Amino acid sequence: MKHQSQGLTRREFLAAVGAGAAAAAAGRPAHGAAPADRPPNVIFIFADDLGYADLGCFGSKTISTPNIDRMAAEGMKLTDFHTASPVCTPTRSALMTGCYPKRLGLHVHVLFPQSKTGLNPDEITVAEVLKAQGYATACIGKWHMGHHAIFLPTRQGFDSYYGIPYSNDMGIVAEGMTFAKDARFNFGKTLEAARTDPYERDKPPLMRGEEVIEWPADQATLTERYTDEALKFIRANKDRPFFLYLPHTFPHVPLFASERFKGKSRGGLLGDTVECIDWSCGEILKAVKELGLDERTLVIFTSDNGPAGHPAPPLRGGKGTTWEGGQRVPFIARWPGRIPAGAQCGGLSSVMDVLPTLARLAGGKAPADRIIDGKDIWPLISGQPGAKTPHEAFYHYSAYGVMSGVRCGKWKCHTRTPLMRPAKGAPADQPFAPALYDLEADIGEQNDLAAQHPDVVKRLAEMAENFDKNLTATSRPVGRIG
Ligand SMILES: [Ca+2]
Repeated sequence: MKHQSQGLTRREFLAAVGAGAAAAAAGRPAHGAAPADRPPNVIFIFADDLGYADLGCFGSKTISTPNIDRMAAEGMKLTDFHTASPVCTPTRSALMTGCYPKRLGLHVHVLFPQSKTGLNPDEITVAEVLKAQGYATACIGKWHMGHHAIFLPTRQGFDSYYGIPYSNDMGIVAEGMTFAKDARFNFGKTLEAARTDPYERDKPPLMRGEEVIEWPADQATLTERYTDEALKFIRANKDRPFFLYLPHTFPHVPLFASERFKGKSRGGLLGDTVECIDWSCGEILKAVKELGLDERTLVIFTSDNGPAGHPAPPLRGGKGTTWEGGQRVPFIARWPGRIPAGAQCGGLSSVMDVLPTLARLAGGKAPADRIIDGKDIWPLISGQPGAKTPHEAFYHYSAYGVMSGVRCGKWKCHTRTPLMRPAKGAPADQPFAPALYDLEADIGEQNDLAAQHPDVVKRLAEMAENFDKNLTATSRPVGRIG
């Protein structure tokens, strides 16, 4: 069913911006600080469950990431960058659309192989915005915004797709999936077995386009295979603007590393997978340089939420929580000549800002027929003097989509439990005494100042409830099959 929007329909939007695409591809100057000759290539590398302290350049002592560290030394680090949720699906949908997940109906935890919902095809993704500007687009890696055909990357603005459709700890439910004629069935399973096999954990399918080509995916070699695909895409599109979205499968558990990386890191198997991702970044940066695209290519590295099962010092908490460790993630952007080297910026920003920022750099526009929560943060990323966050506030929703707190300036107020679920036995809506932290003085959220600043708590709690009420009233329908 088509979603009724107040302004342009999605089709009209694509037609309107499509008119500018040929011009952009032909070298029309872009707006603002975008490059004069043609819009930049964009490579967006998205780790899964990589925490704030899992990179050398963000303080890891055990995981060696020389390539990502060099990327930071040659570019900008954002130190106050947040995901839109402490779990996968909501954050990814926020990245794709520039919106809070609740606005999209994808705020309640993650999708599973049995799910019949996904990112509504009527949403306008960042890939569609860039495609309309003449970009070649590819998604290589973990999607997790719906595995039924109508939700796949190929229906959301990507020219091609290669990867696993959901998390690597999930199995297969063949319903809604198409198998390639020459699909590989590992572990001796037949196509019939794959179709009828009940849900099994840790056995995701590998897809190309809209077909399963391998089941279960050989996870140990996934990162390297993604990298091969990425390099092919970059080389094939070196003469036109391209957008490569590379959402890695790791370090989400279960962890697998190839023989080449297994046992090599001082950070254990987790470190092995992150060091493989670092190698992958190195290969990509090398290819970009060899093709003479360094000064035409914006490369971004970040993560979809905090670490699962290990700490993110100096932050408190991790994946699944609205403590800082759950949603504050490393963010690095490199674009020689456009982004200063070795820079760092503490402006508040989030994954929802990616779409408006890339739209501007591509000479396009964020969709204007619907509410977009993100803002253009190019002034922060490009290190413009005196650049400040465009956000008055950032709102925290729990892993199950419940309004849980607000960040405003230095203050962070937890209005509900920061944990994934309330304590065992407690009702879901248990009363929670708000907690208040001064993140400038206390990034580790150790000293609750609620009792000293009841006025601040009251103001922020009201802001949070009002925002949620408004967001709920203006949310759009989730995508559903059938
Ligand atoms: Ca994740």
